[in-house]
Amino acid sequence: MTTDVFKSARQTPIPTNGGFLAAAQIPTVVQDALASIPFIDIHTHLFTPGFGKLSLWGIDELLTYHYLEAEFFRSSRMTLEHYWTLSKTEQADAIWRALFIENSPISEATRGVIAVLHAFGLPTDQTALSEARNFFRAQTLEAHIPRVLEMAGISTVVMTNDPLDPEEAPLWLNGVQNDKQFHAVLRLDRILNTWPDHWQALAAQGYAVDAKASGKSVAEVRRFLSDWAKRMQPVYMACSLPDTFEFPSDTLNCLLLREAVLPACRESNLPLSLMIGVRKQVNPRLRLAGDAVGKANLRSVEALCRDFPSNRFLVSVLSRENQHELCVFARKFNNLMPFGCWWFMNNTSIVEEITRERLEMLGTSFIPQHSDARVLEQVIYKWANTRRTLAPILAENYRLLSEDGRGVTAADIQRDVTRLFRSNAESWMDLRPRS
Ligand code: RAT
Ligand code: ZN
Repeated sequence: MTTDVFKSARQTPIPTNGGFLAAAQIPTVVQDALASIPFIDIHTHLFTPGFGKLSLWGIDELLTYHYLEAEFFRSSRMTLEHYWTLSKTEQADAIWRALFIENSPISEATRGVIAVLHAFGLPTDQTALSEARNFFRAQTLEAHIPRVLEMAGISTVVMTNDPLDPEEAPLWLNGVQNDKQFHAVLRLDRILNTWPDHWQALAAQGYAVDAKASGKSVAEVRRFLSDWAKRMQPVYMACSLPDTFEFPSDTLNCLLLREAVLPACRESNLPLSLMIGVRKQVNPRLRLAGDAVGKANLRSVEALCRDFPSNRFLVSVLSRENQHELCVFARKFNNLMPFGCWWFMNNTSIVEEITRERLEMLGTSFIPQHSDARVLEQVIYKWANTRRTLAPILAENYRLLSEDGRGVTAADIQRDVTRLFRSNAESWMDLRPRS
């Protein structure tokens, strides 16, 4: 038996007379709206089954999530070098022992694993691992995916798709099967951030580019993007950027951004997602877990939004210090959509702070959260956390509104929650099922 994390049927009857809610009714009505409206998850690293081993799921993947790997080395004497020689199962065993047996799993990421086990009705105590393994072994991915999305209360998943990933690109080139709940995103990191290491991959696909992006290169990158946009039918293009990102500047990534990416987005009517503030590989020995954060100069966002009014920018920033500034720029430019509480920001205390700030400064004109899930079942706990954290914050805003003299109805709350978690995404992206 599974725990009903997401409740598709409303639990509490909402007043039908269109009447204003009493202060005491507001929290329940907010909770009902959050529980009954299926959300759109606008940024994940999940894949459909057609992507084979790129699609991660199950207990061993949950335990070896890079957020947990980073925490593991704070509680274990194992060397990084030794850890990387272990099999996935051995790594998961070691993490389970260090973070779930020898310590209480009270961090956000460890609690997430517990919440997933609990949601499936599995034991969560120190002996839980083998039963969890048996349970996940018995699932088929095709049936498991819709069940997990239902439990998480999400209707739509946006993937991250890299046309230069040597494992992923051939799947697209050979024609990967669509899934009506999943949408593609054309990810640009290798092109914009590490061109010298990747231009040859474009050349290998038949585009006339060179190491310095000279001559026809920029036009060829644009042709590459437009070909891949036709192939993937992405809902946006995306790039994560370092804290040192400067626009405009005399760099290769600005040249490619200005003359290839932005025109390609305009041509295909796609927004561009910029995730700004990552400091890649401050500890390369940690591999995927080795990235950190830095405060960025958001004047780059200002310049992009101002100088390219026909482009639309979805922006998430990794540094807590940049969050307020992002809200201010969103007030200045309606081609800017702040989204999500990304990665190191996705902790209850910080989500609370950012969301309050955004509601106060932007009303409902932003996208509060994305899951960034890498392992399928993570959507269960990540979206449950979002609902739990946001419920009192939204309720408080309605209580204040009502106290200030404007009555609030259940229909108002339904409309607003729908806008935050669905319509803002739907109006920025074409999320109709692909054939
Ligand atoms: O949150 C994460 O899992 C990070 O490792 C990154 O993948 C980040 O979200 C990104 O999309 O670059
Ligand atoms: Zn991500």
